[in-house]
Amino acid sequence: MSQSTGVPFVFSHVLVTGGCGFIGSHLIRLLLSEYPGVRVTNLDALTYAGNPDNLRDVEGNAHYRFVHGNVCDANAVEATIAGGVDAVVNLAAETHVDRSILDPEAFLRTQILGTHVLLEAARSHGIARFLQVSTDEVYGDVRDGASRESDTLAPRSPYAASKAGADLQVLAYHHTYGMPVLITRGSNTYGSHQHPEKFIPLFITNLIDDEPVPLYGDGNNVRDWLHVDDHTRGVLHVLEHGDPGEVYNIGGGNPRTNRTITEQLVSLCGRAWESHVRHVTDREGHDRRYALDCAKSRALGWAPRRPLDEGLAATVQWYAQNEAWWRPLKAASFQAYYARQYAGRGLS
Ligand code: NAD
Ligand code: TDX
Repeated sequence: MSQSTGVPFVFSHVLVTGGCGFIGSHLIRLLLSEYPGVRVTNLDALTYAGNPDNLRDVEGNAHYRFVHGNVCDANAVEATIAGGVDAVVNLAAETHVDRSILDPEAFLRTQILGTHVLLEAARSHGIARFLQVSTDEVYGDVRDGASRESDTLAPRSPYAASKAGADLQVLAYHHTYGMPVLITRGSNTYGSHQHPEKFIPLFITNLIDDEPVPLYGDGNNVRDWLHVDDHTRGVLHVLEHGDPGEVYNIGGGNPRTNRTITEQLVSLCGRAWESHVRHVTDREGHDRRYALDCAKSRALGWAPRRPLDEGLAATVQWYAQNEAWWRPLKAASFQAYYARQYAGRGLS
């Protein structure tokens, strides 16, 4: 591990990619509220997962600029980065594991080609920090113990493999060109503004609608849940204090089986397990457990703050109070995906 200088990195203009998504929109709001004077440019392709409504409240902020563009488009990236950007935080990605199993190509394009295009632009402009937002899924299925940053990557889904490929490119640019890169590997994140295709918001919105929820397999897969506020604070903490070339795990410290989370959601939504939970055919290649050893990010001064029970209750309340946000996302095109994804699994 390289030695920290102890001097925080100070940035004045951050390019956030994928800022119209779940974590990216929270990150931009945090940057604009807690770093006065810092300019934020958001480059987002507005895929089905990108939602301009996530950032309506900051649209008029003089320090914020939105650019509609794709990270795979070298001209768009070059034009965006050329405006005095000194830090890049790359969140742009295809992010749903189930969709990567149905149709992996877009995952490879955005994660592999997109990260390459961004790295090249950052290199040619001498960007002072390039932070790649990665995931615990790159370590693969962890039956015992917890993954450390130095562990060999063993991704098992097309999504996880595409994220691991991006991580390796980022590290190669540090070793080969001396680029000042950082990687954060976050665990399963939850909170407001998460697309209803993902486990927690899918289950909450189905339960609000009095619909059954599809629990994969025996429901004993374990995920470590991290509130989105803790994830975004972790990313910015690493941006400011991390050592270039280093990887930092950011985990919530809340390992739970899917069954346990489902029990809590059913109860918070005032429904009953027997009437609303369906055990459906398992996800192909479903990783049993993820677990992160976060000693390194703790030593850097970051720790998660939000207790899971309180965060889950607040998340259920947010979806209950913001139907206008999620109902359009569960409309026609989502229903086509939902039918394809869950057909023949025993949901009805
Ligand atoms: P999301 O799916 O909600 O948002 C992704 C955003 O990226 C969208 O706004 C989309 O329009 C944009 N995008 C996709 N392809 C693009 C492209 N080619 N060019 C430009 N923009 C593009 O994702 P999220 O859950 O907010 O995840 C953000 C990042 O955090 C991802 O890199 C993901 O791998 C990582 N991550 C997520 C979690 C989690 O639990 N959600 C956990 C760990 C790490
Ligand atoms: O309908 C479902 N039923 C179910 O039992 C869905 C959608 C999920 N699940 C299970 C599968 C997982 O064990 O719930 C767990 C969580 O599923 P997802 O929300 O799809 O998350 P996961 O596959 O763990 O990946 C997430 O965390 C890491 C994000 O989607 C990734 O982008 C992130 O990198």
